[in-house]
Amino acid sequence: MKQQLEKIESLAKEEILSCDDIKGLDSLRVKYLGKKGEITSILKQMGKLSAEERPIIGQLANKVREDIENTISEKLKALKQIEQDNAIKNETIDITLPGKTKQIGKLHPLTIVANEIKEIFIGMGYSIADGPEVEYDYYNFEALNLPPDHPARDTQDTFYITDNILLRTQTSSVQVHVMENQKPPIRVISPGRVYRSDAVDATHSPLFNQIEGLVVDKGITMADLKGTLETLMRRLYGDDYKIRLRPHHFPFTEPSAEVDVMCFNCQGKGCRVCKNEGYIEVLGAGMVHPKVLEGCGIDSEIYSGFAFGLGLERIVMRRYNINDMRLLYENDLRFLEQF
Ligand code: 2NM
Repeated sequence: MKQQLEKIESLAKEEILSCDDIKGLDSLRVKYLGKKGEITSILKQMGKLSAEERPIIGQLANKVREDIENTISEKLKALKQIEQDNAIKNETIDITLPGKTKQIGKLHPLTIVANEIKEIFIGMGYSIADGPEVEYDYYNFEALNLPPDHPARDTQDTFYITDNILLRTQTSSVQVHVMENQKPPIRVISPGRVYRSDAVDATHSPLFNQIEGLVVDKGITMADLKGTLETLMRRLYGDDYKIRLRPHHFPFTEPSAEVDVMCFNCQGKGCRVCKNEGYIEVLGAGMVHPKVLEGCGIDSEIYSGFAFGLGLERIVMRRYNINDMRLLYENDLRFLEQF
């Protein structure tokens, strides 16, 4: 039995030392020290021994068990250390590597300024109205007091789909829909794309963006129009900006005006940018023509209204000092990243 125990010990140590994973070590523990293990099976045979032999073999068995246990726990410690070393090696972060930067998109300058203008009007109690870009002739022209023989209907200016369907040339068409569907008081702006059959150059594009405004209520006057536009320009450009109204003609408004804002470059003194005027034209406006109101079913004896239309591109170009409109459509990142 003594020899058996010694053999077990030397075999066990050999197996443990050559074992190289924690799981394998665990099964060796079961194999040698477990309930059905080799040492236990020896101890079960102790009954056969004489009274003198029993304590000697017992002691030896305990010593062998302890030796095997120690060998296992030392090996376990070593294996765990190796595991940890590997983990550290594999998870090492090289903090000197350059970072991976995500490119974050930006809003287009046209969107930035359109959002600003929308916010300004929402602050004054306006709603935002949407409408179709492909429109009936009636909503784009006729309802706006542009009869079929009016020069602005010249096929040169407009993209026609059929004889009476076209790409809208102004978002006033949206406001005709609003006036047809909604009773005064009305306060809306209609931002959106409009189309004209123009050749592309630094200040023209066949597609551009407009924001038009419309207010209809009892007792609306030109003073309301002026105050509203002054508020818009001061919010947009700064509190010391003055505006100026000059008489003009639009078929859909009477009276009509062109609206100028003080030159941003010379503050009204006159310079090259404003061609010595001191002011720059930024939008058109006027009191909604009674014919337009009546055509939409609004009694022009009771209600009056003002309307205005501005070209978004022009405002954006002024704001950021952009001298060529094409830059706004070419999607050159070197340009767009500046905003
Ligand atoms: C402008 C200038 C003046 C305008 C008129 C209307 C409507 F629908 F009420 F008749 N909407 N927008 C208007 C008036 C547009 O753009 C330069």
